[in-house]
Amino acid sequence: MTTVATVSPDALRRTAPQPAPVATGPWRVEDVEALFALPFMDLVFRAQQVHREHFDPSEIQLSTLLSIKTGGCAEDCGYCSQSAHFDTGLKAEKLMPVDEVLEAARAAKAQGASRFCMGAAWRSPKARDMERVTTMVREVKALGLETCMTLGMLDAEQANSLKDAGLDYYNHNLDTAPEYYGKVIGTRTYQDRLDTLDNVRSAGINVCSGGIVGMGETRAHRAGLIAQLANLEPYPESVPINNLVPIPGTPLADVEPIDPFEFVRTIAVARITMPRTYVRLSAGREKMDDALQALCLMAGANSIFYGDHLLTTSNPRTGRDRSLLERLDMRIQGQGD
Ligand code: SAM
Ligand code: DTB
Ligand code: SF4
Repeated sequence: MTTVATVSPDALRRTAPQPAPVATGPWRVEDVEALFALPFMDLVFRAQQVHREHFDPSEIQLSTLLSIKTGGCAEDCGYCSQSAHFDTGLKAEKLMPVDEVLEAARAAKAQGASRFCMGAAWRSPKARDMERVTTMVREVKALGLETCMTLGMLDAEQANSLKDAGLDYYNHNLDTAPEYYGKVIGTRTYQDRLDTLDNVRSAGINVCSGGIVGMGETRAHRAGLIAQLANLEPYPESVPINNLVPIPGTPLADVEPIDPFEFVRTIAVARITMPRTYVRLSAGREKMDDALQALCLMAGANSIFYGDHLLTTSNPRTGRDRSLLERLDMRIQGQGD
């Protein structure tokens, strides 16, 4: 007679521990910190579970960036190459003509991007700039691309005219926790940023808002940023998580880089607290190897900036990204199978 080995229910429980319940919003900073403090494997596993409840884990959204007005900015954001407060060696350029923007948008579409994001180094757009930027929105949209802009602070009227032009997304980052914000930016307040997000939301434009890590902030600050974003009602449709690209000449040029696994944790916590948002693995990818980027995608990132340039710094070449996505069996959103 053969004996069949049986496994006791106790042994099963030991091999498959039940995860502790996860808090749901509104998020207290300490709840978010508790997520950050989970064992790394548990955190990434949970983030992947949440991701799979809402998204196809093998699909990725690609956005391409273009700087439509570069440098000479009046703001003093301590990480930025474009601030006139610091000598970064960047050459300032005027607002681009519409036809040059369209040429770049066509090229982005041909490379596979589904969204075209236009950025301007402004505190906020001037009345005289609005006509040209709304024309850009109309004409880029007519090419069959989703449109996104990041132009600094917007009042309600400016947000409404961008909506009328057909703008799909507006990017305006909270950047960091309210408690760390003053160490990085002095020329506009946290409340100014929240007011802009409110104007964008009220105009009916999708909100894209995230932040930067690796600016010398603590884990509590990272948790504070995520709690702020997750508690927006509703939370943003898109959340870019940037890893600081250190720019010589800026106050943050020599900050100690963040531990890559802490960066992955930030992605995972954004995914868990904002289950349906597109978490964008944003600036800083050029210094990440393929394995680290794959880990970020496992932790719930499902969007990247695609194209050889971000705004003033470089991004991985499109060929490298295409090969990475192919090796990971990822499909590009909007491109069929
Ligand atoms: N001037 C507009 C504004 O600040 O609202 C739009 C452009 S601004 C460059 C967009 C975002 O890029 C910033 O809010 C910041 O989060 C991110 N960013 C800028 N410089 C960066 C850097 N060196 N490393 C990582 N992210 C950066
Ligand atoms: C965002 O969160 N990251 C992008 C986009 N929104 C506009 C910008 C990254 C900029 C990186 C530094 C540079 O190229 O100047
Ligand atoms: Fe200007 Fe935007 Fe750079 Fe701040 S982040 S200095 S507002 S371009």
